[in-house]
Amino acid sequence: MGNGSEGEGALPLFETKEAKFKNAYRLFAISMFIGICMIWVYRITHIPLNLEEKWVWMLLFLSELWFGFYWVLTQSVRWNRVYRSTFKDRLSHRYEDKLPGVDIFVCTADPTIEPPMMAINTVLSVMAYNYPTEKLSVYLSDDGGSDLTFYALLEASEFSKYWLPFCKKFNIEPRSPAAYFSTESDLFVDVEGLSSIKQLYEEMENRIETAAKLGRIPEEIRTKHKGFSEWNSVSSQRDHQTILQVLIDGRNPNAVDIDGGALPTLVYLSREKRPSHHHKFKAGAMNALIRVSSKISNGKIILNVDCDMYSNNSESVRDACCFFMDEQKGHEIAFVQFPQSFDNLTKNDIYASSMSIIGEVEFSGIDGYGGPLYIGTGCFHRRETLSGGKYSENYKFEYKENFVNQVQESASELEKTAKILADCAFEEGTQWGKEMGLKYGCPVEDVITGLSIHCRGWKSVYFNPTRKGFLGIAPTTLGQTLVQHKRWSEGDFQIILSKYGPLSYGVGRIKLGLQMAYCIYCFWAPNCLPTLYYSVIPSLYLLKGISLFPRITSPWFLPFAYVIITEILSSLGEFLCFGSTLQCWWNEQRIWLFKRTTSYLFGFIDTLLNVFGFANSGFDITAKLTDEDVSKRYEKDIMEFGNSSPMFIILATLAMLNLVCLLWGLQRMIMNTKTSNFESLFLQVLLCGFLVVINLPIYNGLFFRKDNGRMPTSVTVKSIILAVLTCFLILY
Ligand SMILES: *[C@@H]1O[C@H](CO)[C@@H](O)[C@H](O)[C@H]1NC(C)=O
Ligand SMILES: CC(=O)N[C@H]1CO[C@H](CO)[C@@H](O)[C@@H]1O
Repeated sequence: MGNGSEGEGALPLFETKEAKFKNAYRLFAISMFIGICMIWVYRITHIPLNLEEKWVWMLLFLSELWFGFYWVLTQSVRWNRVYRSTFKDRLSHRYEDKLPGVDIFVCTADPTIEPPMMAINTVLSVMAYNYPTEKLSVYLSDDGGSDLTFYALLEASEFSKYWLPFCKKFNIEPRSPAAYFSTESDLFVDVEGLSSIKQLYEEMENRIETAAKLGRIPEEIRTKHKGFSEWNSVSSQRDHQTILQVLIDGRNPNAVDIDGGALPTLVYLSREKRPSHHHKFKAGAMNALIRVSSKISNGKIILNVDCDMYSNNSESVRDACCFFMDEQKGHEIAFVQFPQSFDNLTKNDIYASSMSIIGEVEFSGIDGYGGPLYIGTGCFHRRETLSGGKYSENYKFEYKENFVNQVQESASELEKTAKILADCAFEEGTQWGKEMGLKYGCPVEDVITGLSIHCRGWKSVYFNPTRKGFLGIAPTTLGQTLVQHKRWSEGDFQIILSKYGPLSYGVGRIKLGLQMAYCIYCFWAPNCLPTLYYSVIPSLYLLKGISLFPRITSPWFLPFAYVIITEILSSLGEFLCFGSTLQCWWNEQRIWLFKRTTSYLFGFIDTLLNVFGFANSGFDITAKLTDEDVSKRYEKDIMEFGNSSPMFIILATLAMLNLVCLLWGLQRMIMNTKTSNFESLFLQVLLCGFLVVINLPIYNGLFFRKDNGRMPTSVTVKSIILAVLTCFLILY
């Protein structure tokens, strides 16, 4: 192995470090497991005689079995954490003139949900990577088939002639113009030419926003580029031919910026859509991109980003190359996943959008078992793996020139030949969507594609530098957060039931640790049942005055206390270790609960409905841009309810139920004056009390708030009726 001229002794291009305190953690985990087993033993040895209570007890036992099992799964991502770092100086020293071509896919689906300004900022940020320009090609896939997006990209291609040299000259970061201009102004007072480039940007923004408001592209602009004529035959977003336009042809010596420097290739693609053909969502778009780009630039490495996720670090491509080009281990690596980070998080992260524990702890743990999941954005792939290649020991990175089209086929000829590859009919009778490209038929096409790559013998790498590589937009309302998690949990659960299940297909193909890690996410959805049970039944039995847990003076109380306290401390510890605050942790606990009782429930139900061939409950992706009022509340960390949703009814009912149970239950306990009562109901009071405290923002939204983000009155009424009715039913 290794590149001959460098010799065997060449230093590696990346380094892998194990997490500290690994053994201490393992000891702790074992003690926790003993505690969990003791709880199970208690349940089996203390089954009540009364038939009704026996049922309640056994279901409680099942819930605890599940929680314990799930906890064991989560140990897989904590057992063996590793952290990666790269040596970019070694890379450029050895390979500067042999760096592979990189094709960057930016996907957008709808110009109203994802405004074109956002998309082109992402495009500009990736065009400006610190990487040999002639080896970069950027593709914007527009599933909205919108001439506005095309127009915005055309504007961006002009603006890039000023922006790229500006970025490189002053070495500015981040390279998304919007993000750069919005950073502290005193950062760049010294940068000369700043005001003129800012003005250019604002003028461009103005023109694009004007066209957006107008709802059509003005005639004088339409005549400027032949591409607009394509829209003459577009009848709707769901019914049009393939539109492929090479806006900047990187091979053309005339494609230069204002300083005469080369420009990356820039391509607009809107694949064919016909009502008669299913479009297969983002996977379909990605597969069309893989094929079309293979004709145009055929970069060895493919970077895939969502249009709201701009590059925050112009070195990321080089980081990724350090992994792929490492002489010792590079040949095993199929993809390099960067974390999903966000730039509009608030101080207390009220919707737990940062998902910091997944990003900082869990994925580095999965990395230890050979593979973080492919999460659909911020991910560098090897082209041949993505298009179906199998891993082999002898695989070597080829440093050959990557442009297939050295023969000077003109851009318009190229458009004509490559365009066919994005037509609906092209995939018929091929392996695309099955053995080749991203897989179809699953809402989380990315995760299942990553899994099948792992099953083919490849590894992946998680690269999480302190300065994040990509920054996206986090959901800014509770509704958006819950719907997003519903979709994820549903998709991940479908993987378990599909033929690629990590527990079936994965067996023998990937490591046990990796199987377990996949299961953590695949089993998100079924968590809803035990969580719902645990947040309803013990409280109702508190109201009835019947104990379901050991009394505080019993030795069986100890395992419960140990498990509860250490679980709280360890999760809090993880949070504080990664620079978060107590408040963020508390908010995360709340969202943890909300997700389990709503998102996962609907995800679970919809998956089952799907299996039995029924239509699903139909929650849709909503716009990430929200009105000013909503933004203001978001920035102040005030929870947003606003409209009525079945999810909110569940949340409000659970909150009301626990409040009634706690108050009424305590009152009945005091009336009863049996001192032993409190001792035996202590854990139920604690649980119910916890549920009440964590739901405080819900009561606030139900009863106290006056703004438009409060709970709608209909939800308030329904939840009170449901909660009180349940309590009466259980008592009488
Ligand atoms: C994004 O990049 C800037 C520098 O360009 C850096 O200061 C900032 O910390 C980065 N953001 C994140 C979240 O890493
Ligand atoms: C697109 C979007 O919602 N951006 C918001 C992100 O958050 C900051 C403040 O935290 C807002 O100013 C942005 O409008």
